[in-house]
Amino acid sequence: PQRIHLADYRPPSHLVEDVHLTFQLDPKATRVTSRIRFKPNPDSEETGFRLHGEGLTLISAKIDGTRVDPEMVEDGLVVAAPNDAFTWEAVVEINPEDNKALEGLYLSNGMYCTQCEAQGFRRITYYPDRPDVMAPFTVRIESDLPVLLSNGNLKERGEGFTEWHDPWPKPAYLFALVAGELVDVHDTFITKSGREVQLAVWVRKGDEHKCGWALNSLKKSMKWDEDIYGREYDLDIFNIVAVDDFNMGAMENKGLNIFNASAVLCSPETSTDADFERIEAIVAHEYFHNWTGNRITCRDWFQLCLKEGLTVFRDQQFTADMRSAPVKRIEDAILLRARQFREDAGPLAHPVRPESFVEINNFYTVTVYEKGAELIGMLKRIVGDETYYKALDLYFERHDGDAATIEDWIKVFEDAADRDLSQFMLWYSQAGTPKITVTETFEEGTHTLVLEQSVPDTPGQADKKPMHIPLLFALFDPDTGQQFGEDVLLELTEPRIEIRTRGHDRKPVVSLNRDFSAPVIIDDTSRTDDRLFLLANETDSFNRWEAARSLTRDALTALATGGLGPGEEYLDALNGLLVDDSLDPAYRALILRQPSEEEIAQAIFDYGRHPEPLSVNRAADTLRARMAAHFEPDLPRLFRGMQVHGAYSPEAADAGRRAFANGLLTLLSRLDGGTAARAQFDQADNMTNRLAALGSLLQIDEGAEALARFESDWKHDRLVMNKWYAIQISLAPPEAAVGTARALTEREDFDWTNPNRFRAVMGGLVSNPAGFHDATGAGYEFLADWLIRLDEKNPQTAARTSTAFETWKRYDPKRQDLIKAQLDRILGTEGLSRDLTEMMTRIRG
Ligand code: B3K
Ligand code: ZN
Repeated sequence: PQRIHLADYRPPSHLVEDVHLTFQLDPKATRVTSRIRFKPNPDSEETGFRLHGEGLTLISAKIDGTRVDPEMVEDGLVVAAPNDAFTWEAVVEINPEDNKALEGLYLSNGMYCTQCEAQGFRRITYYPDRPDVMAPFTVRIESDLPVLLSNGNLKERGEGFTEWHDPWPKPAYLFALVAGELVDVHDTFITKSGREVQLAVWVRKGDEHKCGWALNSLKKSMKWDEDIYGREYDLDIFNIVAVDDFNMGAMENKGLNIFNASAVLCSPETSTDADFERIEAIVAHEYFHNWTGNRITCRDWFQLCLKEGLTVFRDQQFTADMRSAPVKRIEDAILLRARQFREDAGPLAHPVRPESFVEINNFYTVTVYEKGAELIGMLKRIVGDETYYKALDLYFERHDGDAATIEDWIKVFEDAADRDLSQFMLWYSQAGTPKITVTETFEEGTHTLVLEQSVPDTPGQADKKPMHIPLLFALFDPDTGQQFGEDVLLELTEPRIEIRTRGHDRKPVVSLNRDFSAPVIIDDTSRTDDRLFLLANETDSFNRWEAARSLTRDALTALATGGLGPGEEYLDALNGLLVDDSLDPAYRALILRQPSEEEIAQAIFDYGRHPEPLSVNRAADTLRARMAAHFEPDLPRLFRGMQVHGAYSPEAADAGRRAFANGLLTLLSRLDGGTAARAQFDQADNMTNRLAALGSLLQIDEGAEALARFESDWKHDRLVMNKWYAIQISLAPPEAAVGTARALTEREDFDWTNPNRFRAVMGGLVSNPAGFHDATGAGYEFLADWLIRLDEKNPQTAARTSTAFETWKRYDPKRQDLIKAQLDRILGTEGLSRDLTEMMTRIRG
């Protein structure tokens, strides 16, 4: 397959003035008639006229009313065209029912829907399917189905058809169409300039009661974007549709967002607090794309982080404002380290702006999204809040209606801040997580802190340059526990810097990378007592959590490699935090939450050893038991004190109490044999507490009865059953995990072409590392079998799931051989998709 390079970018040969599409919907033979006005692009040297197309049956084609006979090429067609403006007309036929790749136009449970990003529009009709070609669209949909939706404003509705017009020029990837037997839950929003917008969430009948939260989240997002970024919505209608079969979370199509049902539908009985928070964030994310993505889009797919990094950053800010900023920062850091640092450390490492790809869908990654968002946060910190918003205003003013680049983006910061950010640009081009080595000396009252930065080699990139790293820093007085002065923002630009302070009686305690100001690894040799000191005295809530986290990580790593477990002093300090009622329960829940087994495995590997997944699993168990024993005097009282009374509310305060209570319940269950968990499972009026109780029971191998009850209560609800599938695999005893997963795939209701269901099983297994890495290789074989099977139908989801193998070089030679055999077996499969071929090739290395 062909590799595409950023360096090869050329402006399009033709621009589009407007697009008219007519859809005659039919499950097996939908007709798409297009009438497109093209004009030559004055900025292009390209001659010749080509259109993208994939899997289309061309019925007829005309240029300026005259029949033409295009030449079919690999990714579309080529045809002779006039030298000035002309009209292209085509009729094509497509088969939505057979489309299980869920790209282009497809049927999901009897409902038509589309997914065009990145390159799905070419499966709908012939078109220049690239984001730098933008045009207004007029769409007519003909069908007997009651609800027929597309982008923009509704122009006309008649017997068996609707007509839509989207006045805002957009790239084809933002096109959308939905048709089906849907009902809506609606509301209105008045924009800051007084325009009324009709908001609606469209769902299948029976799901109406699960729409309120998303609708409310949408209104909060619209208001927030006006208040914080001054961005107003720009159409009369904003529609959200819930779809059962969807490859990812949601899609920001102009005025017609399409959502995975799991990312929009929720109710207290069926959804957890985490679901509520996630839905609020995804609704916000897709809405925020209206300005960062749609009004200003990307010139080419290499610039994906231009819209994704910025929009993730904006949704993170939104969640921080709606909920707790310190808690959100910690949650984001946990995610980044668990998934992005892991990506950066393995064979799939790539820069935030990649330089080449085979299949663009393989680059919708945590690096582009989450690390991309961190880069925005660093820029904001470097230039300051005021200049940040000045730069953003400039961005919207200068680039509205453009297909822009990262260079354009950095330029608005350079102009607003009046400084050179060329070194900062390295964050977009150099892959790998920078590492900062810390050394301290203390002599005659002078403290010297030496920071040395390095960026590791990654596939295809070696010998990297030093980066521009903003590190928030403070020193503490070891005697009083007080911070010396204000925080200082250190901007590292050289490979090494020294910070010297004088006049200390004793060595001060260092607090570095406060608020996780840079996404780097601090290789910190600081002693346990410094961390215990920070645990007690730190004023930066992130670093206080960090002190606890690193102590826990060390305890687990030690336990898993035959060392001593957690010390009394550490357990006492932790206990002190847990009972400290001045601390937000959500924060205490995070202090209590253990690092994942994955994180411990990586830590062991970083110390130069192969992790043994079973030992890590046992270490986690042992630590829980030690904690339970140590906290025993306080546990029951704390647990009771955290109970929430009254009607369920998904807002942060109650959710935080439940998160903490449920963390405590896991420990309590080790002391009472599951009595409290059983009672909670029986009495819970919400999914958060019910699922947490089930989890606690499964962890002590007492979950069978609750699992059966859960199934009989919820077998009618696909989304709830996905939780049931996942939890019993992820919390199965390691030796039973693969067997459990296999048995579940044999069930009647295991519809593996539904990505949510597929992910429930495969994701469940992968999140049980000791089960997945079973020494026999059964987990590897099981996953490989399913990847091969799914790839035939849905390459995108198969390729995404294959990242489970990205850490294979971490494990012992025997496991490496077992995995390699599976990678080779997959690669040897005939007809393997471009998506999975690229992933397997990269992972294999
Ligand atoms: N932009 C979409 C992701 C599209 C993924 C295509 N493989 C959702 C989002 O980031 O908001
Ligand atoms: Zn996005």
